[in-house]
Amino acid sequence: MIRLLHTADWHLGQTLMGWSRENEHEAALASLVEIAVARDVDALIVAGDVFDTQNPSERAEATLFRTLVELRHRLPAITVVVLAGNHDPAGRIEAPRPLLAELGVHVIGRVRRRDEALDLDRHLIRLAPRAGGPDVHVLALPHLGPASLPPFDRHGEEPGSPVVRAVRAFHDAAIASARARIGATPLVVTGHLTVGGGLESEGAERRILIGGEHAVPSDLFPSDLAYVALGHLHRPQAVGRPTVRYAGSLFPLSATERDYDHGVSLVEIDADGSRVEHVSIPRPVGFLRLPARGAMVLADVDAALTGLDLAPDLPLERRPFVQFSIRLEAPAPGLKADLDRIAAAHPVRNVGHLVERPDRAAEPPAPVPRDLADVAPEDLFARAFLETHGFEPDARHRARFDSLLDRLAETEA
Ligand SMILES: [Mn+2]
Repeated sequence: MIRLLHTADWHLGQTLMGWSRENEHEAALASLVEIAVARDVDALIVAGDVFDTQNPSERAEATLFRTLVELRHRLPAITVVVLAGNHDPAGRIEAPRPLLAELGVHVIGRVRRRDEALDLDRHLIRLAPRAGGPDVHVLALPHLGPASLPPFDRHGEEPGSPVVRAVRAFHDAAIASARARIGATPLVVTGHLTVGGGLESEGAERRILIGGEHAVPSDLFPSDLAYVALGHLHRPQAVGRPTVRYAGSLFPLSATERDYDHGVSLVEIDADGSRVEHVSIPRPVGFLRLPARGAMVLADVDAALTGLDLAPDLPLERRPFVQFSIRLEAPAPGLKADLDRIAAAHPVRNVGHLVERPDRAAEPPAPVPRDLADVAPEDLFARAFLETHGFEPDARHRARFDSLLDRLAETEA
């Protein structure tokens, strides 16, 4: 039997509206190490986005290395697999490979090939069970950039997305070559990509416009895999079946993640199959919405913050994050500055605000355009302006935007 811990999307070095997350990272990773020790795991998989940026700070790198050494001291037999995600500096995280190999840590930054095929000496990692049973192997596939995929024709005649077809062909070949080496013994695949619903639906294959990313269907992963350890989506969730999982991030990296039950996935694999358990990680600091439901007027914010009853001398790194939800009756161009000023007088960290306008609440939301080609820049501007400020742009704002568009057209000409 093998017990492995699956985590992902640490985003070391991340800041939120300028606030450091370093203390939270250190606390959450200390919790992760305690879970690994308490459950006596054989392996840890970090499924990408270890770092938040291509140029991580010294402290972010130090946190990674300290965590890996701590794990090795506490669990001398542990094997660790670290993948590069789309946020990671793929080349740089591979640089200390020989050093990390001495600690039983395998770092996979880029797709490596040998004689045209995937280099399994790099990408296929063996986990030996302590007490009987078959070996378990981990096929580690980092985030796939365009250069990692087989060539594809973006404007081809075949139905469906050419990118999804290329991603599928890559996985089919990688899994087939792993199977050729290890036969029918348990195989875990880890990767960093967007996997959609269980069926090859229109929705699952829909091209996501922003950033050119693509959702691939979960049937990309054959059902004989012991487990699929995914990274990229920050909400812990199974996709298609219980053993295809996103472990999720360690704590909320943005206000949209505030209600997720963050943690790690604990997986037991033996001859009878795999069992998965979500283990929660305690929140290092609070992440509040004020008010918890609905919205409040600006005049009530100061009293609501006082009502939180926080210790006034709370050190900065332990102050809770607060996202405000403000009801606006009229345009309030100074809203952000007002909230910054009010929040600064309390032991909290302001991470922005939502606006609610009662007269708009009844209106159905405008349909989201399917394609950028279907929407005029002026309309996109008006939509973004309304979302940001809570009121429609007036003639002055529109004129300013038009002049910017004109200048852009001149630069392009
Ligand atoms: Mn990612």
